[in-house]
Amino acid sequence: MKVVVLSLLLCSLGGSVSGKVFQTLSHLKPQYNDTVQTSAVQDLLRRLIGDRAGDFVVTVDRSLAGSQGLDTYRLSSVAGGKVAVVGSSGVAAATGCYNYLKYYCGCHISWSGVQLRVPLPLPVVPSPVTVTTPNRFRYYQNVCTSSYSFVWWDWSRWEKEIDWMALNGINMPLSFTGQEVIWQKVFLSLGLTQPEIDEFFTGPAFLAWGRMGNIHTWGGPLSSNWMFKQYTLQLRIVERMRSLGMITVLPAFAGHIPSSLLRVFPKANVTRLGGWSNFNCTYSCSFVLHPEDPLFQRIGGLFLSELIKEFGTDHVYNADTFNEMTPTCSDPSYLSAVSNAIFKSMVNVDPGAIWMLQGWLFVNNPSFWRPAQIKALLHGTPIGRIIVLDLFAETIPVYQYTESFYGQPFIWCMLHNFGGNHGLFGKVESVNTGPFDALSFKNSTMIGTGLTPEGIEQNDMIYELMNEIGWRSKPLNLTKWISDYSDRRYGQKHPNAQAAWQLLLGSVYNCTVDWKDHNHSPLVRRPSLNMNTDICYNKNDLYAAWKLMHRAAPSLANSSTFLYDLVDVTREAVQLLVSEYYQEVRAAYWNEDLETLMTAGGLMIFDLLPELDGLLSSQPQFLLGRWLESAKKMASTKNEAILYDMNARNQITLWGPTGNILDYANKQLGGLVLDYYRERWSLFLWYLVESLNVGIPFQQHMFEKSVFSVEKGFIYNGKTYISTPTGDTITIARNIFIKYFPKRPKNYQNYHPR
Ligand SMILES: *[C@@H]1O[C@H](CO)[C@@H](O)[C@H](O)[C@H]1NC(C)=O
Ligand SMILES: *[C@@H]1O[C@H](CO)[C@@H](O)[C@H](O)[C@H]1NC(C)=O
Ligand SMILES: *[C@@H]1O[C@H](CO)[C@@H](O)[C@H](O)[C@H]1NC(C)=O
Ligand SMILES: *[C@@H]1O[C@H](CO)[C@@H](O)[C@H](O)[C@H]1NC(C)=O
Ligand SMILES: *[C@@H]1O[C@H](CO)[C@@H](O)[C@H](O)[C@H]1NC(C)=O
Ligand SMILES: *[C@@H]1O[C@H](CO)[C@@H](O)[C@H](O)[C@H]1NC(C)=O
Ligand SMILES: CC(=O)N[C@H]1CO[C@H](CO)[C@@H](O)[C@@H]1O
Repeated sequence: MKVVVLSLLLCSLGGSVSGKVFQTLSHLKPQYNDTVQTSAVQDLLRRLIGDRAGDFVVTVDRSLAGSQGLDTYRLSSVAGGKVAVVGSSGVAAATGCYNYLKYYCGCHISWSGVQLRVPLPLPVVPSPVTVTTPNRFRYYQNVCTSSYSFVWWDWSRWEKEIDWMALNGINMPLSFTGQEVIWQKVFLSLGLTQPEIDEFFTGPAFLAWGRMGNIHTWGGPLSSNWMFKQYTLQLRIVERMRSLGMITVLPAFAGHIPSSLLRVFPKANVTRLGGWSNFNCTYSCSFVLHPEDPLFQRIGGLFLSELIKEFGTDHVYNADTFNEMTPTCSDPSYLSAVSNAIFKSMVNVDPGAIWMLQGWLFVNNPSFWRPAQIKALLHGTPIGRIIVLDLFAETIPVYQYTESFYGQPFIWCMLHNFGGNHGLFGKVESVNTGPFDALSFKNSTMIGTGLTPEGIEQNDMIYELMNEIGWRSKPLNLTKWISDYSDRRYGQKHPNAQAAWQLLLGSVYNCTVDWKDHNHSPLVRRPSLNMNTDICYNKNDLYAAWKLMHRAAPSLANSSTFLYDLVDVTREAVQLLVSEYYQEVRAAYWNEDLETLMTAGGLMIFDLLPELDGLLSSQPQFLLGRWLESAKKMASTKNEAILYDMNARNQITLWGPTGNILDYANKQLGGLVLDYYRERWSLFLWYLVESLNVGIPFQQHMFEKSVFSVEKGFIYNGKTYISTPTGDTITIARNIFIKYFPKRPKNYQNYHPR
């Protein structure tokens, strides 16, 4: 049998074939045998393509991974018109299946939809193909994803996500679900009362920050119903992940404790942190137990033993003691001791423990974390026993100024998304070349690639690209790749769609400016007279892509992923239009031109924003009601339902009781645009008009006082929002296009003030 080894292409790189191999990590491997993994992949294929799964002969054979343990898959055509997929793990086999489905069958799988018309018979693989990853690990998740995206998920949504992970080659996912059950057990065993524990936990939508010690109490308490549901979910999650050959990453004790623990242990050596992100001490100012206090080992040990007893382990534990928190002392010997104590609390329970550390602290607070401090923290733990996530490597690659994390292994991660915002965005060039630069960096200790978005279910393309890069040995030809992407996503070669994607690739997805990742569009921000309208691309490219999508609409109307993209691109165009109208309103205000102010402002609030709301409401992924409905479904009592509704609404708007991190997790959803963003804009315009009428300058602080009641009013409005789409996307999108392209209507016949 002739085998074409694609990974031989690596020779063109001239360097070593893979990242450094750490013997200390050799025990991180699938814990289930090949038979179990094989049937897990077969089950996955059946969920995906039903009976056609029978046309695939799937086998897991770990010996395929070779001496360096690099995941590998092999595709070939076999008797009976079938295709054989052999993988070194369940994940490798699933990746092989998806690769075949993509590049031989023209299929596509994404958060926003699938295109799975599998040709009959299956296309032939002319000669066997073998693909090996250049790195041992493909990591997935940010500690915030559990709150911004997964918080209300049931098992069927989790199952889909784990399938997506396997198909995309992810073999090291964070597995944080259900940990509060364990914390509760530990705190009770240490002598805390149930009311003290209830007072400590945040609500479901804020657990990520409770776990990191940023906040406590807000949005809580957690009911026993919540605890039980999350616990049973986690049992299924880790079981499924492991059956596919994934290595789960579990939480460990990082030092954050409830204040009530000081009642039981008044002599505990703790530091009280300051308020986090505009929270005062009612909900913030956590206590951190000094890692050198013996109590640290006791709590860390109790937690990890309980956790392993319930959920098993794959030996990797995440702990971030100083995430967005400054240590009390910058002395390197102190930092080394802290690091060593944290590590010790893990090895005491699991001798094979590997500590996973998010490298965010180095990016977030570079003035504290200088080379000596970083090195001290990293060297407090033996080399090869920490895995550092270079969390935001597409923008600020930390490995470059830390001599590759001073010899500790690291994973190159694309963060991409903050707060689960909508907004077309990406850094394709950095994603396409960054991991290879990191691999060939002097004395590179890179061992993997990863995805660390705070929120998911947006910008499918950039995630598919990053996932593919994890299995490539050199950068892709992006021009070619994006055309193929368009073909697969819509299930046909469509010149206008391809051209639209080329434009998107070169504009919204080719941002190079740092720190522009967050959606700052005036549309989703509390209005003022000095809002930033900067964007990182040429808006005419986006408008041109909009036009091409509009032209493609009649012939792609039967593709659900196209409808999603039509909404998304139109949404982005409307977001730009809002900036244009805002600038007009502002200029008119300065010129005391009441008529222009009212015309531009009126169009925005009486036509453009309602149109956007209608457009979003026509697709399931853009419904506020769906988010709220999924929250309600987790509740078992009326009071719980009310609390979850508040959690769900507060997170995406005020984020805290008083707008502490206002609009950080903004979303563009049908229902939210009309009842939150539009109401706010409406009040702002009213203030401006009043100011011109009365001749008293606009005062931002007066506006903010009254807009806060609008914002709070939305959270407690008690309205039920539709959770199934309504209206015809194509028609609504066409109306918006005709009225607003290229920039604004020639006349105002569609303008009906209410
Ligand atoms: C694989 O593991 C399963 C479940 O743990 C067990 O039932 C089966 O006998 C094992 N198969 C082989 C070939 O070891
Ligand atoms: C608390 O821990 C710090 C840092 O390890 C140490 O300097 C201090 O002496 C400790 N205090 C007590 C009371 O043990
Ligand atoms: C990339 O692909 C495009 C489209 O197939 C092709 O025209 C172009 O020459 C390729 N570029 C390189 C550098 O190979
Ligand atoms: C992205 O922009 C850079 C210049 O800023 C350019 O060199 C590169 O070709 C662009 N990439 C794509 C995919 O358009
Ligand atoms: C959509 O319509 C095109 C022809 O316009 C056809 O080729 C394609 O199979 C259809 N797709 C689906 C999913 O029905
Ligand atoms: C903190 O803020 C809350 C509002 O979120 C307020 O009710 C409380 O009085 C404040 N507490 C302190 C200690 O300032
Ligand atoms: C610590 C270490 O491995 N250092 C090596 C880094 O790479 C240079 C060559 O580029 C070697 O000479 C060093 O030994």
